[in-house]
Amino acid sequence: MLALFYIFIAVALGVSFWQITRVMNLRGVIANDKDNNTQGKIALGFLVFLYAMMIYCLIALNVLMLPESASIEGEHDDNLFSITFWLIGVVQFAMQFLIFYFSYKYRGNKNNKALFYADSHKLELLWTSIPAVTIVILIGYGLWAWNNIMYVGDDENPIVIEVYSQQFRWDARYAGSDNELGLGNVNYIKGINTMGVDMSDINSQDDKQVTELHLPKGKKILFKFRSQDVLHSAYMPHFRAQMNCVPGMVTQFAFTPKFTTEEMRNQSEVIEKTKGINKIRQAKGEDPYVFDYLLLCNKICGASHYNMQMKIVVEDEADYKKWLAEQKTLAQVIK
Ligand SMILES: [Cu+2]
Repeated sequence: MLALFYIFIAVALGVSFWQITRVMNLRGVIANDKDNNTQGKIALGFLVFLYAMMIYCLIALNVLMLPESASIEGEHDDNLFSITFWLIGVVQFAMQFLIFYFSYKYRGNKNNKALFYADSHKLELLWTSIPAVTIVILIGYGLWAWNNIMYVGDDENPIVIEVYSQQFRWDARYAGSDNELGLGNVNYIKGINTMGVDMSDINSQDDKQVTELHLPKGKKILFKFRSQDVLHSAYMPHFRAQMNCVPGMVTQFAFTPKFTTEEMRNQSEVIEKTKGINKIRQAKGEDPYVFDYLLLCNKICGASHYNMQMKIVVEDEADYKKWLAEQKTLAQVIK
């Protein structure tokens, strides 16, 4: 595959070099009406090709899009995406038409004379102010959505969970009954204390270290991120959330899960996607896939980066409480 890529680059370089030498030989040659006619029609043909490709990609590649946001806060990300997508889509659809149609309509002709047109203040004002206002509105909404997922009000009383990254795995720590995480630092890493929790801190005693995230539906969760070695990025695509994990500092985001894993599995969109994936897997003789929420690493952090993931289970509050009660506290595990 790589060899094919190198051959492609070599051919592309060769063609560009050949074209450059051809252009240099054209000095002094002026296009006639017949050339302009042909080029104008090619431009029009290219417009049709461009539209066909655009429509094809919109329909055929739609299957690669994520299902509906599984967090309440993530709905705003989807809104922002849709607004921006359709805005750019409609504007560029119209602009492509204007660019290629006018290239065709005003193609070179011996009898045509150019019109001298200095400027129009009205037009300048329009094409400056409309994009400016649009961008201010979009950025305003974006900032609001950012604050909505980044900060939690004191009255919201979120469940605090620490997510700890290292080459190449994730660990998580629940804050326990006091909902207060004990201090952590790489200097405390020793034996089974793989997250470097300071066990002399009273808040650490009831913390619970786990290798799978369980979240209750409808409750606000505040995630705190740390990294042991290099930059990682905690990416939870179904909840529309991602944050860098930076060695030496604590980063965060918060969201409220909207659907349990089971509810998500039963959504028609997810059922369709699962069917598609399993068709490919079956052809390859692989085990069938079942939908699960995932935490992935979205920073290329080393050789096994691709395999850095953790399962996330969203369930009803009763099931969540039952699962959490079964987990041992750090005081029980680290003697
Ligand atoms: Cu990583």
